[in-house]
Amino acid sequence: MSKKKDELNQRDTIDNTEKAALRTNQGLPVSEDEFSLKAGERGPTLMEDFHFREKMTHFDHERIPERVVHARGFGVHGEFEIYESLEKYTKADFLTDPGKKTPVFVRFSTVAGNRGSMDIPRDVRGFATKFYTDEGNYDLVANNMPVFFMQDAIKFPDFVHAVKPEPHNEMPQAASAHNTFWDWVSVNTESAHMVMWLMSDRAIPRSFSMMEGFGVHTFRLVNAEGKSHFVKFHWKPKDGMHQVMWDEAQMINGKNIDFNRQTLWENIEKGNPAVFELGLQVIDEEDEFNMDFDILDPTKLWPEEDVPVQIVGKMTLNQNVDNFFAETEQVAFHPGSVVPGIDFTNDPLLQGRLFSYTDTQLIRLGGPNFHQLPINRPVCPFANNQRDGYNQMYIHKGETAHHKNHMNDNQPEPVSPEEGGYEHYHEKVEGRKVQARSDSFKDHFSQAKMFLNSQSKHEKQHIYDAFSFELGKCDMEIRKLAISELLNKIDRDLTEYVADKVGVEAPPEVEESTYEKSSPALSMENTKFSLETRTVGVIVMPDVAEQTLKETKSKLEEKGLQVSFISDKIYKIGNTTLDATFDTVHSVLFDSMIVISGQKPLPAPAIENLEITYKHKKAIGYGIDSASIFDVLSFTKDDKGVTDIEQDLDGFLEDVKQHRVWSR
Ligand code: HDD
Repeated sequence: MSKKKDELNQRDTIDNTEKAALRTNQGLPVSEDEFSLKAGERGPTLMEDFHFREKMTHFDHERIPERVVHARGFGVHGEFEIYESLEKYTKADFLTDPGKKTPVFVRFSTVAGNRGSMDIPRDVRGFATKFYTDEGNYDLVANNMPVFFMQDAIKFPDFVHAVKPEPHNEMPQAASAHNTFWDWVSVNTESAHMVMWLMSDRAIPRSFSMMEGFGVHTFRLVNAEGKSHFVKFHWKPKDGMHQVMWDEAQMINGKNIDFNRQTLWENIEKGNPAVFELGLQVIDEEDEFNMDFDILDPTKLWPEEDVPVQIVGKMTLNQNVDNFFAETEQVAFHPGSVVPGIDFTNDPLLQGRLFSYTDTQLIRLGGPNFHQLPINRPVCPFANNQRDGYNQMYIHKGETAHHKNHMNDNQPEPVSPEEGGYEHYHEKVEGRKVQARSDSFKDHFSQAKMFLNSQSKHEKQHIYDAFSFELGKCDMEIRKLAISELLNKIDRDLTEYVADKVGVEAPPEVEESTYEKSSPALSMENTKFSLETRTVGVIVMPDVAEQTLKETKSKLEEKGLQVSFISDKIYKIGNTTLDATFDTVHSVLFDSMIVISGQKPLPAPAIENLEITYKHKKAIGYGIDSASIFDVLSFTKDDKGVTDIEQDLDGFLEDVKQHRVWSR
């Protein structure tokens, strides 16, 4: 258990599993909680019923505003440790002591949807980490994409208004496939690179543990000598990066709106932590101008082949919350929460974020003391002269709340940088006050093209299809706008494909970017593959022998697969009770399917599940006596990714591990 979780357990939990009298908020034991106090059994309720009033008032005030973006999220606790001291780059204590385990809390999120929206829309995923370090909280408020929609924070409210449901009718929910979004990105073309990411498979991750995280901005690391390096932060998932198919995502959202959060929750409950390695791309200050773009521009990434990612530490997310509201909903992140040794750059997007996050918590969490909420409180000692405010949770003792003071020996007092006091990096800055942007930010299309250049064949096709889907949902005028102002500036082939799909003439002029570079690291195909946490739905017919079931299960579990037996109803085979029915689950919720059919003909839902598994290019296995299933299926046992598990279990497992049988 992490130090933070320990502290929460000791100081802040009420164990409602213990036997206890029901009491009012004032501590009074309650004798009746079903009937309000009335004048006569059929008479009116009396004002005097304080228990009724208190219970109802509290209920009436239970909701707080959801986050203006990233409203739907899911939080987990864990720990972070560094492999080797990074003292050559930074003096941050948690990055220089390899033995140290720093507690963390991570909140994964989607961006556009409301709190009750589905888990797999096409969207960016938030990946915010709070490190509870001994020098205070450090928040790495990241996304699963390394660039952003705009270069200057002043455009953020406009962008969010455009991507959120439209203001006149609040539609569509959790989707960018609508007029206002495509209008905005078409006329604000600095978004081009990020739009490519959003249209790619990165926007529909299979699981929170199968996606990367990126700090996006260029930050600074500053060492004890005061030397600064530019840095980009990365999270690399141990399970590799994997997606779901777009039509699969739409089905999953219908079958299980909580798919991503449930997968994470259940894996953690089963003892399968989500593990990410921390990676750094580091550039010397002297090399600031050596790229063909401005490193302060948050719409640009540093190709990993040019600036390799150094893997420096590991985060293990291994504990679920005890209470969603108290922890996940009330956690408050802020990119401005830094520790000595980590500093900002003049990226104009980052600079604006430094204002927005505290500001939003003031309305969301109801006042200036949100940092005192248990989940937000640092684990290190803290004292200052800030006082009062709504929901002050501490009783500050002593006569003084001012600095400097004589009365209290000047306590609490600032400490020098040598003693751990934060010192802003002494960057030399000079300039005129202007509302302008450097010319070095003007190239909007090269890296959008690089992203496309870097994709495998099927990834590229998914991008083409995603544009066709999204623009197909827009009015004709917006389709034309996006095709001429955005797509045509990136890639002609993409432009022609999408134009044809959505019934628009491709613009006569070929204006595509001629940028030829590609970066293999941008393709998810060049990623790790692992069997851990993978799932298999095993379709079972009633005449299957129990021994067959048991053997199949143990063989698969031995390899790390999570097995569910599915049939048309729940029944027992010997002592084995099946897990689910076709009414409650579907192949889209599994990574692979197996049929152990026996002699009975396959029922219609089983056929449908197998056909869809095939369509989604997932591994299909068949077991004892199942060869006859192919009489009723549109594919054969000789098709790619269809395996007799009695003969070639390893072949089946390899297909599951590869995530999809792309050659099918
Ligand atoms: Fe933001 C939330 C990530 C740009 C303003 N942002 C929020 C969260 C994440 C990010 C992960 C959810 C935190 C949580 O789980 O509580 N945001 C990013 C990244 C950005 C970015 C990676 C670009 C690099 N954000 C950005 C800009 C602004 C904001 C430019 C405004 C100037 N973001 C907010 C916010 C939110 C937020 C309105 C909503 C809830 C919250 O802060 O606590 O302040």
